[in-house]
Amino acid sequence: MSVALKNEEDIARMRVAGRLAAEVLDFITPYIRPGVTTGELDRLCHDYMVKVQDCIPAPLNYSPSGHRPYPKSICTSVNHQVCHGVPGDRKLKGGDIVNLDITVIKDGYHGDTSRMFLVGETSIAARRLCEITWECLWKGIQAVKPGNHLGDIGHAIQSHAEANGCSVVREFCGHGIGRKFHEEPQVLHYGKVGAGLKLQPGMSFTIEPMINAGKAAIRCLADGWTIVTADHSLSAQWEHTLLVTATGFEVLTVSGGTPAPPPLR
Ligand code: EYF
Ligand code: CO
Ligand code: CO
Repeated sequence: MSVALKNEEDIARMRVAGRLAAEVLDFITPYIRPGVTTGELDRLCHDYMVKVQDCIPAPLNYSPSGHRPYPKSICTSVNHQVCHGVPGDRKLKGGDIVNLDITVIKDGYHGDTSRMFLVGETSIAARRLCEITWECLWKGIQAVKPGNHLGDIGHAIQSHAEANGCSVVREFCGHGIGRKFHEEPQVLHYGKVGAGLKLQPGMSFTIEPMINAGKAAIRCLADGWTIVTADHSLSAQWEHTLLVTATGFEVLTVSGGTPAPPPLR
């Protein structure tokens, strides 16, 4: 496995791309209300990225090997949808939870981040899942420092999810990121302490745990993109793009509206 290390110029550009991706989420937040369609959210984000930020929406026409091109500019995954939900005519309603996943390309560099949104009044179970998943992301982030291993990140996430009666989706993972949307390494959201690649300053990757309230098994819908839980239980996901620094980590996908880290024990 060859993992490219970012130099100072790469890092400066990735900070810009990361901030812009997070600012798309800030921009779209007030529009996420009962009655809005996921297609409208996609159009609003697309126009903001292209016309205001002068960015390219990375998912649009993205076609990793074996897949036809992804048809939209963002992913919108509602309730039991795990990831890669394709925006369309679906109207959000009170009680829904929805993940919006944004990746921008700015000056050739990618920034990738996602947040969960609660639509209207939601159930305690839905709020708890979103909160546990946010804590899972941050448990993973706190394991990012030189000398630690990718398995330490996965172990931290898996332990917290399972201690709270939730399960970790295995088929999708975080990823190296830079000039390419997806590069080495793969960042699993489960694992063993001390296993896998040793972290070095200059590595950049996402952590994006998908956590299910029920069992971990997933299915892909007939559209070929949307991943759902096999048992129809709720699923949540949060994502940041990280840089490994000399002393720990830097979160690159930060904006004025980024939620503060949870209090972690
Ligand atoms: C079954 C794609 C979708 N892949 C990854 C293509 O890293 C991402 N989000 O954090 C990410 C976003 C998208 C993406 C949007 C489209 N794809 C590839 C393979 C399978 C698949 O869905
Ligand atoms: Co993403
Ligand atoms: Co990603």
